[in-house]
Amino acid sequence: MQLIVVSNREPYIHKKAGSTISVEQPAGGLTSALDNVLRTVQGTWIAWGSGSADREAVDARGCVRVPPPSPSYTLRRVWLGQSETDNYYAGYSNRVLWPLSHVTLDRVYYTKRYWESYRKVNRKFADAVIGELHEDSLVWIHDFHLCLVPLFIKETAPSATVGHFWHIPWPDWGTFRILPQARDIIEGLLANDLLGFQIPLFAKNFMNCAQEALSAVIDPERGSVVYNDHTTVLKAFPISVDFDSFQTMAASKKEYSIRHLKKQLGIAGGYIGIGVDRLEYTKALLKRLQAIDLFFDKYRSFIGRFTFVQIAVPTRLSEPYISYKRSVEDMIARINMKHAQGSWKPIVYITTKVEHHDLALYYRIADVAIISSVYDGMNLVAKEYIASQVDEKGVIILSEFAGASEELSGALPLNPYDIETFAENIKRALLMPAEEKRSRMRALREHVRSNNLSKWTDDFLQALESCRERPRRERDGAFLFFDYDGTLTPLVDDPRSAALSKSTRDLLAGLRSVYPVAIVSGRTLFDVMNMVDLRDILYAGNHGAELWDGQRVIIGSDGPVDPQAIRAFLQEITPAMAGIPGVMIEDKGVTISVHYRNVDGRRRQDVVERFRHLADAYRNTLSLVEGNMVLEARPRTVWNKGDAVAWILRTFGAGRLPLYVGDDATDEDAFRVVDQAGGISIGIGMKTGAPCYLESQAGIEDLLSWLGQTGNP
Ligand code: GDG
Repeated sequence: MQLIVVSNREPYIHKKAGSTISVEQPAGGLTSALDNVLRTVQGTWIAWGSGSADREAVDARGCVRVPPPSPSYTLRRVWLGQSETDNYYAGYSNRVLWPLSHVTLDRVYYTKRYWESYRKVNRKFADAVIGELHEDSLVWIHDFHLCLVPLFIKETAPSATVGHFWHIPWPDWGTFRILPQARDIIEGLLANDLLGFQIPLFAKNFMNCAQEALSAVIDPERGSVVYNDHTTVLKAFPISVDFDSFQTMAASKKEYSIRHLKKQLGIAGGYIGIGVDRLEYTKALLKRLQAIDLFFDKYRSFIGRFTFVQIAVPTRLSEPYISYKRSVEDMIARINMKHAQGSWKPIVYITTKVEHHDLALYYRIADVAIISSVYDGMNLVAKEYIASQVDEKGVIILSEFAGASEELSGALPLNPYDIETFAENIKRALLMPAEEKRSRMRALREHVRSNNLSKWTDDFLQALESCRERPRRERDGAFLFFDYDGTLTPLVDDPRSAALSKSTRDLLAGLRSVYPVAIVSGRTLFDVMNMVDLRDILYAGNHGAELWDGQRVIIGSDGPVDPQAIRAFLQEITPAMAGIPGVMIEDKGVTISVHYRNVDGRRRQDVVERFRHLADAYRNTLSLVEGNMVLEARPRTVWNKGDAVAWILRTFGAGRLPLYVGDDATDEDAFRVVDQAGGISIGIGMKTGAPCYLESQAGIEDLLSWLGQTGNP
């Protein structure tokens, strides 16, 4: 196996100071974890070359062997110009996708040039991947900067195995749809074979977005999405930290290092609190500071007895981060001025990067760690704190909106918007009995120890490997769908006489043992089941509003169905059509149909106009569907044929290839769903929108017998 890791940030940065070039490893658990994996399997890492001496260190292809001094894998650098850094990175990634995913919508700032640059840079990354691909490659892409890379790779190399891990939250469709390129981004990600999220909620949100944005066929039980004949597996892989490394770093500290650090921080005694964050508005530093201020206002006895150490390293150096940094600093200065006593001040603020082995010591000495994110994919600081708590005396206050809160049930939960309870929680954490602190921390440590970073990488890579093992076209065979009138039977003047011929019924009966079969009709469910009269097949009636799943009747609807509106409509349409000979009004319970096949040709337009006029008055509750010589009013919330087909596929046919045969405008919705699922739509007559067609209904029996003979259409 050849592993190709793709990320925006690189694992090694070459920097120049005077005439000397040095190599740095950026801080962060993730880069070092993936670095360890690549050192073992010896693959390639593709990333943006952002260091001042990066170009000098590489060969003509942009590659350098790392890590120094004994290299074991290749780092291939992608070069970005200033305008790309501004528009793709600082723009579309950090000012659009980041705030959108964290539901801080007032911070979303979008312009067209951001998107153009994002596409261009994603193309560059994809080209670099394609240049490295081998037969046995596994491609592992990271995060929101590279959503289009999977699609661009697959366009050139459809058989590549590509996985993507999304480190930040994925919001619901109501939020995501504000993105002008919502569909492009989702489509890009659906080219992956595996798409990993931090927690199941984010995977579920993505699945809903795929369904809403692209009518992709989703299978919540199996956790997969089928779009354009391609299956993407969605799964939660909660990221973690290198437990042993933090534990060892923390435990190795001697008493004198602890004393030295406290002295350096100006902490003479009492309790210590810690916050470690990139200087980032989603981490809610201002809310945290407000709560600390309130805590000191309310509990004066802690003045001089509780010091909060905030490490906040700026990582993004443009707006809105510049203003945010200023607000944080102003607030800290105000709180320190308000509560300081003698040489003691309540908040120690550190803005320079703290090395990892020192960070472990900060974590170890802290009685409480505060994580107050308004939204966070996971939050590694929470797990690093736990791994470093070798004395088991600390308490963690953790936002309910950080992914980590799903797993870390021993933490004190926090709603960062509730400042008063936040302040109470600080008191509760500090005054918690030692025994309770110990038992909570012990359980938390056990959890992080057994769910550590290497488990995360192993789980993801194993899942990706099994995507490769899956056959490319994951099809268990076909799933056949037929409309009834005009498809299985010829169109006739009186729908009651459209009986199914014995030969067609026999052919359908034969197909049942080869494929799952569903009949999807505009007739009522009861009516179409009677007409077809075959067991062991599925039925959808009323254009998808009623379904028979083999055992029970289901009303297909996306919301409550108001029976009053359709009754009122019937009351009005009956007299409206009274003077027109040949009109037949059919009360189908959930819906009302008006058939006008038998109306004199010159009066048909009149029928349609009267119907449309009345339907317009009901437009808030009812929708109008125009079929072949039939008009139908139906509650807006009930399913159409496409919705019914999508539901049947999801419930009974995930992985199957849908084939749909229909003749009517109302079949168009089903054609669309089938096309999205990579299936085959066949229209009867050339006027339908289906890409394949039978010249006339007379050909249906030939098609049925051909389907019976072939194993896979
Ligand atoms: C994204 C998601 C998800 C911070 N200051 C220093 C320092 N750090 C390190 C911490 C920790 C990391 O930065 C921060 O990790 P987080 O998880 O809190 O957050 P993001 O950077 O926003 O990361 C997040 C993560 O991806 C992984 O999937 O958990 O939800 O937003 O490792 O230790 N490290 C050092 N010195 C510092 O001063 N050495």
